[in-house]
Amino acid sequence: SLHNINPPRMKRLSSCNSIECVDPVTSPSAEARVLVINTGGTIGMTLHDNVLAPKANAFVKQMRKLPVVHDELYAQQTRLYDYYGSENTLVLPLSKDNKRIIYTILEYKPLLDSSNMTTDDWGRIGKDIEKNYENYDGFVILHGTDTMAYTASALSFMCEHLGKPIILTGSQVPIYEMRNDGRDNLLGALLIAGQFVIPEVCLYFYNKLYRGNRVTKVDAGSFNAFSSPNLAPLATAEVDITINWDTVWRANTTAKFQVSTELNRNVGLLRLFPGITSATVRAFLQPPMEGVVLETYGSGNAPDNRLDLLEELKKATDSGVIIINCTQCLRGTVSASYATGKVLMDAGLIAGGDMTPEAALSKLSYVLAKKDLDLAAKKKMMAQNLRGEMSADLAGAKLCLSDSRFIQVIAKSLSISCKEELEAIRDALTPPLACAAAKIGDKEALEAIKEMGGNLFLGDYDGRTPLHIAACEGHLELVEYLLNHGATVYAKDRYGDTPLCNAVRFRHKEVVKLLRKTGAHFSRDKLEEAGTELCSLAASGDLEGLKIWSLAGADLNETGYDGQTAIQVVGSRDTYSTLINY
Ligand code: ASN
Repeated sequence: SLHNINPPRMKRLSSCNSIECVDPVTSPSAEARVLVINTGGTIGMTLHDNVLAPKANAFVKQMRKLPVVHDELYAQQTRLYDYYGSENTLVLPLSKDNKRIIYTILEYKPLLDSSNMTTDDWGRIGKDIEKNYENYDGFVILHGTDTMAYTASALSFMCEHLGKPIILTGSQVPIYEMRNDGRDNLLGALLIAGQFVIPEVCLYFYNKLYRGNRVTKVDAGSFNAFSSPNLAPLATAEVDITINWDTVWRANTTAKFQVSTELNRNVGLLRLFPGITSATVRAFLQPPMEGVVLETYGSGNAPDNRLDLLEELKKATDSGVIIINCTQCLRGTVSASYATGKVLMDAGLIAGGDMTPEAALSKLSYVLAKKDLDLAAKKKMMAQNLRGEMSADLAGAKLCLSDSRFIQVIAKSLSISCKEELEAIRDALTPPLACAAAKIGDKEALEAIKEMGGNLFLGDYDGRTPLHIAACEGHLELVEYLLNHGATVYAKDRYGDTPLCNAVRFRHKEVVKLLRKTGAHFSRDKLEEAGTELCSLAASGDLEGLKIWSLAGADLNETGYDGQTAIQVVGSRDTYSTLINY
């Protein structure tokens, strides 16, 4: 029962009531409270018949014996045990930042090797956090390492509008052994949970704090058991604890925290391998299966010559099974770069980006359990980044760029309310965004930027305008659009180059013609200097180069540094006439 873990209303003695007081902290604000939920795992295991298994009712006693994780003197001076009504509450020594972290351990019965954990256990952890949410500053969950990445992923989705840290940790060697990693892992998790408002479900292991839905267990024999291949750690605990605040998820809601313990169990992971039979796939996709993570090759590929397989997948998606395409690779993302990947999209699969299979599976379980959503809404949710479990890929970024509410959405998440601030953000973001859109030939995005009042002729930090970029890329249609919507052919970047110079350099003949038609021309200096460049093109027999320069207005009779013209260098009559007739 949890009744004894919430403090009764009673005053505790300050440590300074004692004569030997050395602790400068008397203010309750310098105390943080953390709830430790001990679900089991190696950290609390002992040897029975030569194999490791969890040992009940022993963990707190062991902790009390370790001065690095418990300050018995402070506990006595402040009557900690009387106040909390049990001996399950301990206190860390004073932290470097003068904080006292008081933590209460709630031990589950039975303690589990994490291989025994099920969806129900995730629900139980979620409910306990919800019940105790307001009484603690943070939560630490002791858990076996084997399925910790699954639990961390599941909790990240189940915890909606989370505002406080929930940190899973455990160890590879029991805390009862002389050399163990449990003590450091627990200490690090407690210090972070008690001192930093990181509103995420995290996993702390071997001096690193990771986003919970980004990790996977990669090593059974090392203290460094986890990896977060597609996202840098949220924090590192070296000489100092350094939080990577740019990566930390931002609380962005006024909604209240709640835990959704409804999870759909009809989900599964299927790993593709060469020669997999369609009978295997068919059997796997049979009802009651509702959601599957298909672990594909490389950047999300599958054989495109196996119509039998593709047909099974298509049949399943047609009948309403949601199938997510995740890669078997540890690092990297599913992208639409191969024919062997496209066939899966055609079969109705949803790209899982760079999600881990653990995250994709638990997300499916969470999303499929949403009773008020129809299939289309569930599919949409699966493709969205809900808790930082996937990175936005280029396609995603393009989508956002073309959304005319883009800046408003950014402004909202930065809590910007007044018009002036909004406009300042828009003006700061417009040039790089418009250049990015020009690079990928995204006319819709440019239209959206224009629609919200952005100027398409402004340059970025290097004075490069969208027209420069489109000219480099040879996006003729975009060049035309830009010219029709305010872009100027006379814009010069910091190197003095105009869009015409860029189009010549990258040899986009049609773009050169259009720019010339619009009035673009080389500067007088450039024309004078051109003689040498033209001679050099002529010397290397680069007729294409000479043609495009001539198209841009350069005079092939201009002399180079040694008084010769390009025509003279070319020499032959035939070539001369080719150039002249161009
Ligand atoms: N079998 C253990 C567990 O997952 C492994 C560990 O915690 N290191 O519970």
